[in-house]
Amino acid sequence: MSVPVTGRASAHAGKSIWHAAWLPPAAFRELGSRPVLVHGEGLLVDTVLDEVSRACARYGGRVWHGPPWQVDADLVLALREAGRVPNVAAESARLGATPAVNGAGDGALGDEGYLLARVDGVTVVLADAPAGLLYGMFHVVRLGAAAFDDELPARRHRPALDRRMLDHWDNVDVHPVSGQVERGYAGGSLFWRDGAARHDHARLRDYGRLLAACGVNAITVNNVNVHDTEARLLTDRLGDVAEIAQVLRPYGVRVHLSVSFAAPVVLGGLPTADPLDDRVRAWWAAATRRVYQRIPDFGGYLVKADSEGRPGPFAYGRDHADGANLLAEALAPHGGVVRWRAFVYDHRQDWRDRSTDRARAAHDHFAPLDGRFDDNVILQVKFGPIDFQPREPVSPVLAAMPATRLAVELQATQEYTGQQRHVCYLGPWWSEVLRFRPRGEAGGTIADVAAGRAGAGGGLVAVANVGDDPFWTAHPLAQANLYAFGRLAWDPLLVPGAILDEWIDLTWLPVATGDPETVRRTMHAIMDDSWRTYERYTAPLGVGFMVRPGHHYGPDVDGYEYTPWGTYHFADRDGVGVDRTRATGTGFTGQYPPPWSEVYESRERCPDELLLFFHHVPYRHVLHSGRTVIQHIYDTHFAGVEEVAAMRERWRLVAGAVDPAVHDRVAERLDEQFRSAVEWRDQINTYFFRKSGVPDAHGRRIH
Ligand code: GCW
Repeated sequence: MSVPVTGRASAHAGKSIWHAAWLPPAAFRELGSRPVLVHGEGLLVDTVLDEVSRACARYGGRVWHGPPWQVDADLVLALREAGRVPNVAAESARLGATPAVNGAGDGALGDEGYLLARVDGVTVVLADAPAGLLYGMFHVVRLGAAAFDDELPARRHRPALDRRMLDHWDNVDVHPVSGQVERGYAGGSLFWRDGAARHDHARLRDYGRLLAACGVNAITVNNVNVHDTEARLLTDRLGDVAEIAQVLRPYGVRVHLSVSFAAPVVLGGLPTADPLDDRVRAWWAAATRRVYQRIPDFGGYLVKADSEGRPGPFAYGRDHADGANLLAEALAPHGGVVRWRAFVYDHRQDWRDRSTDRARAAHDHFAPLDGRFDDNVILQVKFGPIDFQPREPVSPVLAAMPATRLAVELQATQEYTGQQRHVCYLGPWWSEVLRFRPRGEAGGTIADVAAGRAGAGGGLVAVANVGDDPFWTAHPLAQANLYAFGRLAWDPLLVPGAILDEWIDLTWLPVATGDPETVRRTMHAIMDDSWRTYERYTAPLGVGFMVRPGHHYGPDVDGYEYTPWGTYHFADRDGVGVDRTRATGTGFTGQYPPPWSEVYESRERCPDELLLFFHHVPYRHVLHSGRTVIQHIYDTHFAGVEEVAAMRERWRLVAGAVDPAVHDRVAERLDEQFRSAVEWRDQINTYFFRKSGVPDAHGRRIH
């Protein structure tokens, strides 16, 4: 028999019912069955206390937050500034653990860091600030029994990136084209419904817990495409934003707002939004002041300007630095940042014009502006030069702007990676991006760029993948992407398989019945390589797109080939791929520093998986793998489908061990993934067979 995953239902009719994701009560069993001492004060300490108290009420433990202190605590969670713990054992554990931290560099734990140790039979979490205590408590939850077994040498834990953020592309109104959530695949929005705030505090609070437990500390509550109603979140609808901020604050999550560059015109009635106009500057200053009166810890603004039809500084003959600095000036007195997106390109390109290359656009626009942005501007750059594809090179902008604070933007919502109908664990892909060294082995990584000098970088951002679906992400296995995002933002060096293990331990094993190890093995077998599987049955060798225009689901090889969007593959009877070389193509390879400018320029040295991104090659071109391009296309597409068939079989094996509702949902999605993968395989293989006339070396069926 399987046990249902414990979720919570709101008492109010019409509000959501949801599953517990990675925090089912049973994940707190170890912590909740012990005597626990919490020492310190503050809003987030209250959150810790609340979490521990609820766990203890359920599992028989007990919590002390005041006298009597002389208890045999098994776990001590203490703020260092709260001073001595008036308990002999706890105090000796605290003192025993502290020197290890003091010896480590400056010894400081920072705003979010903590020290964790188990000394003389007492597990100790020390922090310098309440958020650190909260993160430390979730670390104890992650460790489970291991937090209380053997001695744990004292270790300091601090996030590598200070800014770990999710951007929600949620609309307040249901947009006629993009719906309630643009590129949302998990139902409605957690914040908004049909033009109004949802006020679903219980669920929002649970969302805050999930975020804190994986390390996310900031969100944007509305879509970067800011439509009329959403623009007013900045002014007369600000109360709704303040309410969200209030619910999420106890979990250390700071709220940001996407704003329209045209706000002074559309909301303020001014004749212009020119960034150099004094009336415009005064308008932003006043609007921003009002925001901080309502939300003192407000994070800042996110702006998509002069991109895909959004208003921006170009209309006034100004550039992106003028635009960003306008908002930065308004935010600076309050400690806020403006996050300015670098996703700027010509979406009205003539497909006949071979000189325009969308991949070049962000670098062309922004690299010359390096050094011109104010200190509180963060330039938010999509990780690749095109658009969240399952395979792209890393954006050259990330290597070109040393004097600018840069944030790296990922997409957890699976717009181009199966739309949460396909299993596609993105941890390995993100990890590869974060570990990439744009200046070669001697230089730093993309994670270093996001961290910035002295922690001043823009951090890591992902477009959120959650909604009001009972499983949060519609595909229950897509939760792992959200979890992995948070963990990688905390520590980009974490290994994706190990992150998956944590997620499995927290989410599945506490409620699995029968043989938990089979559940673990099955999850790994299905998810570990699922991103590469997805890559195998979709667009080949980094060429990208080939998705259905508009909704972007399923194959349509030529769907974007003769459109203005700049995403072409240029397949003809002789070959396929985009020539982006300096020698004969668009020159995009020249935007990279060495060694990549040379590696990508060369057909011979270019990595196989990016070959068609950088080169137009004949079908019989031989890859490093030893196979021809055309045979690679056939082989990977047949293999990808077989892998999905195997995933489906594996999932059947855990039928009795996991919640039946979750099992059904995943099974139904795997059926669709299989159907879709077959469609991809057949369309891609048939297309290239017809173009090239080259038969499959193994004589398999191509239509
Ligand atoms: O990938 C594209 C999406 C758009 C999105 C845009 C962006 C919010 O198809 O829906 O708009 O990127 O990142 O701004």
